[in-house]
Amino acid sequence: MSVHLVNPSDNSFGTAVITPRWLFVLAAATPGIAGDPILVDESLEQIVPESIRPGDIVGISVHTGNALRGYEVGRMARARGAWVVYGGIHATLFPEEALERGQAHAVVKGDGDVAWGLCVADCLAGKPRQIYEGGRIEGSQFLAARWDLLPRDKYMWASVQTIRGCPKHCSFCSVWRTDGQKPRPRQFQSVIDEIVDLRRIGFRYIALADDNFYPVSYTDLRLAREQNNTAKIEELTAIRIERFQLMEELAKLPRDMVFFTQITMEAGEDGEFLDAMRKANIKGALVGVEAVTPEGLKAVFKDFNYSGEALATQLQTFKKHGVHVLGSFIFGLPTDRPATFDATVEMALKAGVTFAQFVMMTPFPGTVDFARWEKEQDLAHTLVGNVPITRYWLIPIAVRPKMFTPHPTMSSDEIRERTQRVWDRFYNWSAIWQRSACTPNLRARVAFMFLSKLYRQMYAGTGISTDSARRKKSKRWARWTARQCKKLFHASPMPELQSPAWEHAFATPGLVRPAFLGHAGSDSPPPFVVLSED
Ligand code: B12
Ligand code: SF4
Repeated sequence: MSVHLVNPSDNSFGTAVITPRWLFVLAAATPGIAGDPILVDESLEQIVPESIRPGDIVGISVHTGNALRGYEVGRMARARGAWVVYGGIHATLFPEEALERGQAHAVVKGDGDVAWGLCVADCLAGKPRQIYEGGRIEGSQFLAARWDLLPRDKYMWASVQTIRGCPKHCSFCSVWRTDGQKPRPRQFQSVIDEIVDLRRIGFRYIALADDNFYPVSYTDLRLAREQNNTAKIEELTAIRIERFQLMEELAKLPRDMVFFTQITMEAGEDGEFLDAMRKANIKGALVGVEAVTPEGLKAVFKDFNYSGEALATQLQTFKKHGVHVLGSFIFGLPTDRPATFDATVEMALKAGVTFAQFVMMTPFPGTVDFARWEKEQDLAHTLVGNVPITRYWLIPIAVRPKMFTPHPTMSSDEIRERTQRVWDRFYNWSAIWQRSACTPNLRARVAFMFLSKLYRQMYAGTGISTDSARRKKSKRWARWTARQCKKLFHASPMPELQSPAWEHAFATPGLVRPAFLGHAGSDSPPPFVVLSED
């Protein structure tokens, strides 16, 4: 019997930019009695059906974008006699769909760190439940990933999570609903141990796979003080102190390490935080700019962001403190007009963001936007084939529309074409060459240029384009560029690197690997633990 963990994807490039973290975390959550799981990341290579045998357990992670492929893999695995289990954000939101379309035996909702072990044990006993409520576990329970199972030469960046949850409530984002608004920081010692493990095997580029690395803003603290809410002030202060502790420890790691994270623009007000980031080698952050006008920001419930001149200044502040910005912009908001596209790319260039992504408005399940759209569609009943448009992820990719929510003044094609032109303008060779001046030497400059092109191909070329010839060409190009870029990320292993000897506090009971998981290689059966029934 083998456990397989599959990250479904329709696009396999042979090389991937960032490790899908869930694979390595669930590997750590797999009970020792089941042996080491076989990890399959389809963004590298497709799964080989013959590798699955009767009685195997196949865990599949689905987000909305890869759900259709995930269900295909699940049906194939079930037909071959395996136990099929789904998890991940989409399965959490639509467990019935995974049971029906994906022919799941079981679905794990929420965090898998603890629930996956129980589910595997039940499959081994031949009696899995249909639903496991993984819930939202505390930061102290987050498992460290099994990096010993990582194929060394396939990924450019490894991913380590330091916090889950985000206190904001942006209308297009499901994170605050699924991961919760209460930030759940992981103990910094555990984060550092994992990063040390990664540097030892030759990874020096690490993406901090966090929802929001800056969970406590000055405004949050001010509001708590104005309300005289002592408990809140203490809670927020503790989280803030923990962030600084983490960054202090990151700063002690080898200087060649490079970290990247996701953060709100509010961090631009907090020079102390940005300086700590620079010292910690957090060289860049994805900042959700979303819209450049106040109306656009209001439409997405993000009025804590800046617009106009103040926006440019705020983004430049990151750079002044040594933190590069990957600006993320959304097109297709009801407030957008043809002029918005040029205004946006001009703002991105003016604000000096080092990278940018321009995504088209997509109503992701679990979001305010999705709920609103689904309600509107109750009256319209738009079908594509026989699939309601509100279940667009079930529409075969070849005929799936690129945009779903009708815009008051522009057609979907117009938005898509204008978006494509914005990508082209931001990533033309001359603009990239100018931006590459931020690098220290020629080698780094060349690396920067390749990376910029790769980013553009992977995220825009294969995604927005409706023309299949262009998509194919784009994929070939991305595959080739990815191979070249990979070499630039290689670092010599540092097997001698040691983790700091942590104080006693880190050895608290909440932090140990849950006993029922056993240790890798141990064959003691897990005890029976009851989780709430759905
Ligand atoms: C880091 C990150 C990225 C990174 C890295 C992606 C990668 N290779 O891993 C980058 C920046 C590249 C990225 C890109 C995108 N992302 Co992203 N990303 C994230 C983020 C912040 C963290 C993901 C992560 O690694 N978490 C750490 C792991 C350990 O947690 P986890 O994946 O949730 O897994 C746990 C549980 O879900 C569960 N579980 C997961 N799988 C399984 C499977 C089984 C069998 C079981 C039992 C349990 C289980 O157990 C795990 C441990 O507790 C999430 C936000 C979030 N909170 O999920 C968004 C998120 C997943 N991304 C999102 C989106 C939309 C995208 C993009 C489409 C954005 C864009 N427009 O380009 C692209 C798509 C890329 C792609 N093709 O996959 C959405 C997905 C929404 C949805 N409904 O699908 C999220 C939720 C953010 C959001 N704003 O809503 N992303
Ligand atoms: S978009 Fe970013 S800031 Fe907004 S709720 Fe999601 S994670 Fe938080």
